[in-house]
Amino acid sequence: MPIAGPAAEALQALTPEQIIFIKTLPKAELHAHLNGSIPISVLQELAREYVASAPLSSKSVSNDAIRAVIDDLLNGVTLDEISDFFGLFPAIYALTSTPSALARATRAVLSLFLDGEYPQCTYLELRTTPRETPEMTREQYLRVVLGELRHYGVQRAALIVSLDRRMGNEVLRECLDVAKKLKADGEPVVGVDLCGDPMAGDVELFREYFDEARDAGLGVTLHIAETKQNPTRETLQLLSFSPDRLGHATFLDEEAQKIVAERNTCIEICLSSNILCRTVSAIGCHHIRHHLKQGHPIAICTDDVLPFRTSLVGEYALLMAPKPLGLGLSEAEVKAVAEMSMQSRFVSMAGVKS
Ligand code: 6MZ
Repeated sequence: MPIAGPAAEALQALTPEQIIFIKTLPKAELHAHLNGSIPISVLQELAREYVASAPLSSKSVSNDAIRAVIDDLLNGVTLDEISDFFGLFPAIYALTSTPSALARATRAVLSLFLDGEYPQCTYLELRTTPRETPEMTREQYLRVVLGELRHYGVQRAALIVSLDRRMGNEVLRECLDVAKKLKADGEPVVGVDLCGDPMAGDVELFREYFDEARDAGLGVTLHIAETKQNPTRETLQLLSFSPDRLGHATFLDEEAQKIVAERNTCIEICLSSNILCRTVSAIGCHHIRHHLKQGHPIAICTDDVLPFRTSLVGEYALLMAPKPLGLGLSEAEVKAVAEMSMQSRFVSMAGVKS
């Protein structure tokens, strides 16, 4: 399906030469959620099979609810606020809850980013939340994803294990143990992430697990200050976990900004996601401008190409398109940004071995 929204408009404003420039630029996608990145055609196939399968009573999500979410995704979801976004996932999760469906979805996501004449990226760190379903344990879930990822080799694709803000101690312990075990077995597990509804949970609960992950040689990335409602106290707590990278970091106050600048922590920037979730009103006032001015490390990322109908090439087009559609950066500036993403890969960071 063609992309739509701000990234599509930016792409239309570029010359064919500029588009080729972006397509051939070596770049790393470091912030893509598996279940938010499934191509709509594949999700539609999975939905058709789901609707035609088992009687309704055994289904976690009704056929009508599945149809409604597929329609929304096809037409383009309109979000009044970021919390609306998380309502999409029960239906998507119902469609990826068996090993074979999850394998198909993962294969399609990897192919979307890494195959073709001009792959979207040179290297992908795909992230996903280990999920227990009637058909899979969390370890089996991750093994299914890794089974697909392995085909590309660690120089092209690696896995980040996401911890959802709604998880409790028991599930966190299980996720951490499995992530460490898989890494010790030589699987390309390179990091852990904190994600999920930005207003859920108490982040202090997560400290010991992120400490333990770091000790095990895993990179740490945290969704942080994604909404205006995230309190400063929480942002400072998360920064005290000493993360290697940060997701979004949209609402850092002066104190937090100072810490991030001093540590030179890479920020994963998801332009379309922020605009469509309405945490940033337009590209022209996105916090990326501050980081570009300071030469602060950033990585341009897609977040969830399924609901946001974007692509990594589209996100780079937002950098290059003339204002007000984009930021009007030169080729040299865009190249420098792409290089930063490559330098911020967990596989290449000191202390994190694949
Ligand atoms: C926070 C997000 C997110 O892990 O099941 N997720 N968490 N902020 C965002 N910004 C828009 N986008 C996605 O992929 C889906 C999960 O990723 C997280 C949510 O927890 C969502 O359930 P996986 O593969």
